[in-house]
Amino acid sequence: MTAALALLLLAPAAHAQDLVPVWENDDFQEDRSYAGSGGWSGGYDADAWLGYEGETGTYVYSTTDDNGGSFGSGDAIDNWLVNESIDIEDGAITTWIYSGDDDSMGVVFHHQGADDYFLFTLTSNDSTSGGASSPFEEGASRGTAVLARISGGDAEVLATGRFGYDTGAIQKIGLSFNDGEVIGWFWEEADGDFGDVSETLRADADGLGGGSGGYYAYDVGGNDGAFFGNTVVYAFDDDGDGVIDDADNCEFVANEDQADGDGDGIGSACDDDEPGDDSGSPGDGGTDSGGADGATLGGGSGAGDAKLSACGCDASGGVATGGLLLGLLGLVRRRRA
Ligand SMILES: [Ca+2]
Ligand SMILES: [Ca+2]
Ligand SMILES: [Ca+2]
Ligand SMILES: [Ca+2]
Repeated sequence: MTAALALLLLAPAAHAQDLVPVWENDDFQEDRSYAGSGGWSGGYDADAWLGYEGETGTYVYSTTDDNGGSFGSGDAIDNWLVNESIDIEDGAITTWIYSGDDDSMGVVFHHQGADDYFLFTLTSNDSTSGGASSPFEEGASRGTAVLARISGGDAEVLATGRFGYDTGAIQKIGLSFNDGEVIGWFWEEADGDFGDVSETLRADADGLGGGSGGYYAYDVGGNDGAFFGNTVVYAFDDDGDGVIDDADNCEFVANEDQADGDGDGIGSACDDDEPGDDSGSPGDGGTDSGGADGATLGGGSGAGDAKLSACGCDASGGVATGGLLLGLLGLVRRRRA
C-alpha cells in the first residue's frame, strides 16, 4: 500500500474519509513529571507520569499500580493524562503502548474533564501475576477490550471485545469519533496504519462535543511499567476537500473555497436558503476525481505521508515535522480554559 492510500480510512466504514494528522508529540524528557506541565494534566495526583528515554524512542509512563474509586473522584480510576492543546470533535488519537504488566492500558478522547470522556482500554493477553484488572467489570479478564463513555461521572460500556495487548511488546492503540460512531483501534504492530488495523471495537454514541485526548492506565505498571509513546491526533475530512470536518462549512460537500455568500456559516455549496443559490458554486467539485486541488491539506504531500507511516522504531525515534503538520496546528481550536 502506498502511503497516500494510507491517508484514506480503509477499514470498514460507512464512507471513505480522509484522516489528517493535526497534532503530534513524541518528545518526552527523562524523569520530567508531565501532569501539570507542557499542557498535560492528570486525573490522579497520588502518582506521577514521568518521561522516559528508551532505545526505541521517548515515552511517558505511569508510575502507579493502583486501582479503585469511582470516575471523577480523583482516585486511581481517574489515572488519565491529557493534553490541553488537543481539542477536536471528529477525529482520532493514536499512541504506542508497552507494558510488562497485564492490567488496563488505554486511550482517552473527547475529554471534557474528569466526568466526561470516551475511554478505550485493553488488558493483556498474557498472565503475569494476579488477574488482569480493568476499571470495568466487563473488562476484568485477560485479553479483553472495552469501549466506554464516561458522562457525568457515570460509565456506560458501549462495547466489549475479546482481544488485548501482548505483555512486553510495543503495540499501538487508538480511539476515534466521527458523526456518532466511536471506534477503538488496536494494532499488533507499532507502525500499523488505519488501513491495516488488527482489531476494532465500534459503537454508535452521542458525542461529547469534542475535547482533549491522552493516555489512561489502571492498576498497570507493577511489572516493568506502563509506557505510552509517540502520539498522533488526526482530524477527519469526510469530503476530502482539505478542510477538516470541525472547520468545514459544508462537511459532506467538497468546497475547498469555503465560500459563504450570505455569511450564515453554512457554505454556499450546501446552503439551500442562500440568496442566488443555484445548487452549486464556483469550485464545487463535489464528486470530481480529486487530484489537482492546489494547496489543499492532506493532498498526499510527503510531510503527511511521513506522519502516517512513522514508526519511530529507529534509534532516533524521530519523526520529521513537516510543514503540513505545522500548518494544520492553526486549525486545531484551542481548548477553552
Ligand atoms: Ca464527520
Ligand atoms: Ca472537508
Ligand atoms: Ca466541505
Ligand atoms: Ca450560507
